[in-house]
Amino acid sequence: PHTYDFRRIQQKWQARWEELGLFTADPDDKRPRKYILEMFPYPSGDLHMGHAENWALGDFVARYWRQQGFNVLHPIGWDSFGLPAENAAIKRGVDPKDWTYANIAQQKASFKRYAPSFDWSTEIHTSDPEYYKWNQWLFLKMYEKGLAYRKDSWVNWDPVDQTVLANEQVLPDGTSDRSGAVVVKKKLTQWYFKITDYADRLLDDLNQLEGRWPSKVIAMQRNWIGRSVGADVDFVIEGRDEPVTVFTTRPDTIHGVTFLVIAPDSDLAAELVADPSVDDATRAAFQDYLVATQKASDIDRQNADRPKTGVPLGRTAIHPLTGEHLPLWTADYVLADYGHGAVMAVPAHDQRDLDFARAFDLPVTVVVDTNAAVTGAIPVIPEGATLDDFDVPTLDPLATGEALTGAGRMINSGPLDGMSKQHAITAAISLLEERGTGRAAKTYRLRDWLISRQRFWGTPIPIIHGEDGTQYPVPEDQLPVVLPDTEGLDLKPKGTSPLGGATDWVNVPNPADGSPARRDPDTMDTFVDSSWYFLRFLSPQDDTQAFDPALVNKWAPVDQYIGGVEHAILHLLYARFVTKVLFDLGYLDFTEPFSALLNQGMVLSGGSKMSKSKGGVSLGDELDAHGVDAIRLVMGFAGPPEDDINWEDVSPAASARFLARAYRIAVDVTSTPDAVWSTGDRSVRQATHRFLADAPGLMESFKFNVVIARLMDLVNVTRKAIDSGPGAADPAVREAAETIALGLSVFAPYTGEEMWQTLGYDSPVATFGWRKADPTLLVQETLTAVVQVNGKVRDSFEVSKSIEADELEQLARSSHAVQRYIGDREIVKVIVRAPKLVNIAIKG
Ligand code: ANZ
Repeated sequence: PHTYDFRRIQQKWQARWEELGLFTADPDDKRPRKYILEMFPYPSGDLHMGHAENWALGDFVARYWRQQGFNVLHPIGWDSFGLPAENAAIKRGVDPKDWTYANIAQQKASFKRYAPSFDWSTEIHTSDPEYYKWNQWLFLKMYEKGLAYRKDSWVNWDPVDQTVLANEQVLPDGTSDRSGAVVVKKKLTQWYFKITDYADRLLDDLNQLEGRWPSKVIAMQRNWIGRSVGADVDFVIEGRDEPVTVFTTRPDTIHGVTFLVIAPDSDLAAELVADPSVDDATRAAFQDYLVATQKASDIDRQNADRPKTGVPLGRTAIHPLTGEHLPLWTADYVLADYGHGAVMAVPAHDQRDLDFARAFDLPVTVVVDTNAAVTGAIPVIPEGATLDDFDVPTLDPLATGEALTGAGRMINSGPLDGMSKQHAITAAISLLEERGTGRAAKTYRLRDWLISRQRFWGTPIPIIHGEDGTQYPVPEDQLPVVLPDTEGLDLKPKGTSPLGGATDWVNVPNPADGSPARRDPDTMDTFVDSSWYFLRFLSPQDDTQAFDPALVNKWAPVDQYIGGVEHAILHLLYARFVTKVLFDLGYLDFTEPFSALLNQGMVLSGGSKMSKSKGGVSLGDELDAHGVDAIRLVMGFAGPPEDDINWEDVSPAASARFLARAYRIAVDVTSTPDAVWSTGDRSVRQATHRFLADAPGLMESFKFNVVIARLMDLVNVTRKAIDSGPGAADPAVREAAETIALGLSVFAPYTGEEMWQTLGYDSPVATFGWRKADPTLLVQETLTAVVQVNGKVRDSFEVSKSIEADELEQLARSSHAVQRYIGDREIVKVIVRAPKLVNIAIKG
């Protein structure tokens, strides 16, 4: 079998690997550990090109560390709950379970062929009761800690999928990331995880990840958590016992407040306008405005360019420092669920407030002189001149329509006058604190995590509701609460959970007194499943605990996580949150789940993302046509891993030809494994050892494309050595061929193994280990090259004996001595005789 037949090689090695079970991580193995993980797959169909890229890159990393002598854990499982299964089930009238597990079987077979070096003994499915039991355990832990709670609230509602969406699932254009429908607001009782309790830690701990996670992802997380620092200020309302509290980032502008604005859809607005002192016309206008507001998306409401609308509430507030009377308005640019759903409007210094004041003729008071330099250097006006002689902008936002948002010096602000903005912020907070009408405060954009879904194919929430509304957590020893049979169950979305219709399942005796009670019919957001799955991989069969803390703390956190940037916020934030909760509960001794993160780009076809629905190239077809190794190699060779791959721009056929060429070298080698390398050709050996020296650093900085290019060079050098150099029997040729097999085994494991065996080894190359470069073979042999200009030597320097003409010319042209000599005279000709001489001819 001397021809490179990838089908034969694949079949042979797949069976061999199955027999050998090479990649099972051994917890007792004393070598240093690495936990390498790709974001686990969702089994919505067979593997596609995106999977192929993700698992190629992840497997390069896993195989690399194994080769470097590490005890590597590289697990695999399925994120197998979720809406696509349920929708497919509804459409085709099959059980979501059957659909899901059929897809898993298909993906599994495809993975076996694609050859990621998984530890298959870790395999988990989140839709197995053996797994989701522990989701329920996690829920109960959250519940005990007060981190799981139920409340009535306005939620994002997908009218097509008839389900609630997390904020994160609503796209910037206000549509659902699942169905594409325009998301509307609906009031429902829902379960939440109190992630906001962890906002500060989720934000501050991002600093630890700096340099190890893509900076873009860190920025997106920071932005999502959105911490704002400022003050809460209390305003007394005439005719109301309780003051209204507002959050402001600019307490320094307190003297510039001329009205208050309350979010129309807040409970506060409804209560204020319901007061008997408010006339019917005002109340009616408010009702109309509320209806209109509910039709607008949050995104629209925050759009600065949208003309301001609003209505008065007919109530009056008292300024906490000046005692002035301020009107209360409602307007949709104020959001109900940010800060306190109310703002102190400072139209002179906030653009939204100014637009509103101009639309409704409300007063504007300037309190920051933005013309005055904060440093105190007020310009000296020369004698005879007046201020009018200078181009000083007027401080009149009412006239210009531009709010004065810059720094400056406080004016019209009583005790704050003359202070800088920063100074005034601190001083204003002290003033408010002294009077008991305000305090320093922080606000976050982050909302609590809405985890309940009105769908079937997910983890049942382990709570029983008594008739009087009391909640009883299902005792831990009664877990799992297993999903009922779908037989006779209507899964069609209707706004309430299908589980409510499973009469036998949902009706249970009250754990307290046996009276009638009902199970909570909702299921958990599947992001709960994926928030801790990386812990389950350490003890996937343990039926006594969610994970074994001793093993987890040995292996985790994950050393290298690999996946798409589409999970930059949701999944990563939830996993970080759950890790911190489990740390606080004493189960984990680390607070961040993923020490390093690599986001791979997308595989595009015709410039757009390939997917099952949108079509594109089929992975199966590509594998059939070019072989697994060629496709894996292309995924690494296409460019830096973060970049997108345009499938039209790559050539799997060329990769396959390269692999055949590499294999051919192993076939041609005539020496045996006991050949003494030191007797081999020195320049071939140098090429081999330069590769051995450079590849590890390149691999660790994910420059897979560079390593592959270097392998191609090494193949060329070796081919030349066989055909027109020292010949196939030279030990250096064997050493090079073995090195090629070692290097290739990471990217193209079938070819690597086949070469290795052809070279005379019985044990697999996958677990053979890297060879250290011999430093004496790395010293570059150099000589002195000279540069002449018009025949006279003008410079000389040390260069490698193997320097190419182009590089030598570059060096000559960039020599300072040469440049100084030539000046701006024209170069007419350059003659390069690498490695010794460059002659530059110039005019004049
Ligand atoms: C007075 C003020 C004066 C404000 C000024 C800004 C500039 P960030 O930075 O995004 O946190 N605000 C507070 N709650 C709001 C809500 N529920 N909906 C809409 N806007 C709200 O924004 C904080 C600022 O946004 C707060 O500071 C408040 O306006 C407004 F010259 O208070 B500011």
